[in-house]
Amino acid sequence: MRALAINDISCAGKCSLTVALPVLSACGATVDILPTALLSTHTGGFTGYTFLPLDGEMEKICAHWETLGLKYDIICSGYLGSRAQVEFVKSLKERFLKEGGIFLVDPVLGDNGRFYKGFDEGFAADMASLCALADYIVPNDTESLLLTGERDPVRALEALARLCPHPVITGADTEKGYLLYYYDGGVRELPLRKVPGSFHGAGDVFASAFAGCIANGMPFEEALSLTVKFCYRAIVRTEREVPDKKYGLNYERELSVLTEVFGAK
Ligand code: PXL
Repeated sequence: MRALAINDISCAGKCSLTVALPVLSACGATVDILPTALLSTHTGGFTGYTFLPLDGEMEKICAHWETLGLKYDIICSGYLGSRAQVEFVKSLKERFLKEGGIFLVDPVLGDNGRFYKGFDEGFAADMASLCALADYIVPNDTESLLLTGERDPVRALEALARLCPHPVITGADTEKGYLLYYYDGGVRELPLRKVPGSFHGAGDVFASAFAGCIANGMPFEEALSLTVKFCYRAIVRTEREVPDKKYGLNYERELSVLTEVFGAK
């Protein structure tokens, strides 16, 4: 199974491609990468980071790949560095997704109620138009609000389901507890165990593991359950082992959750 991960390279602070590559590989995928930007660190919680957008390179890379006839079973889009990149990524579904392949969009926009640095309402509107091409989208609760204007997760999910057949809101605090919401012909929910605190890069770990499960043909709900198990274990480990949470999740020693299912039999 061949996967294309479209995301940035944040050289320190585990997220984006430094997460997508190992996690998708643990699910048995052959992973190609299309880097959207090169940063010294991600933009959440660090100051003074470098940022090199790779717009020009992205088109050249894709033009070369077309000469090789590369096609993908799954394309996973994550952090995009400009509105022009959002438009460009829209064209990649047509150019590189196999017939019957899966297009998964993680609409990376913000967290903790706010946009990440460099993003605004116009960018969110463009991201919504990319979500409209996707089979699965995996916003966090902040992103679901920024995409739909709906604060209530059930109403946000219903609005997202008008954009894309299988939206997932990866975690929301509600009166009923901390829940994951997903749409599968109707609104469904999964209870989550919450570890207090904010865990940078958790969304990227979630998106990559879920992509790997779905690309293996795992049913939607089962894919979510396995992804939640993997993320929870990585978060618990991070809570214990990593004093500075902006450096990302210590997911590496939990990859066995995935290799046990997708590794050699
Ligand atoms: O984890 C999401 C993410 C990805 N890439 C970059 C980011 C962030 C969130 O801050 O800054 C560059």
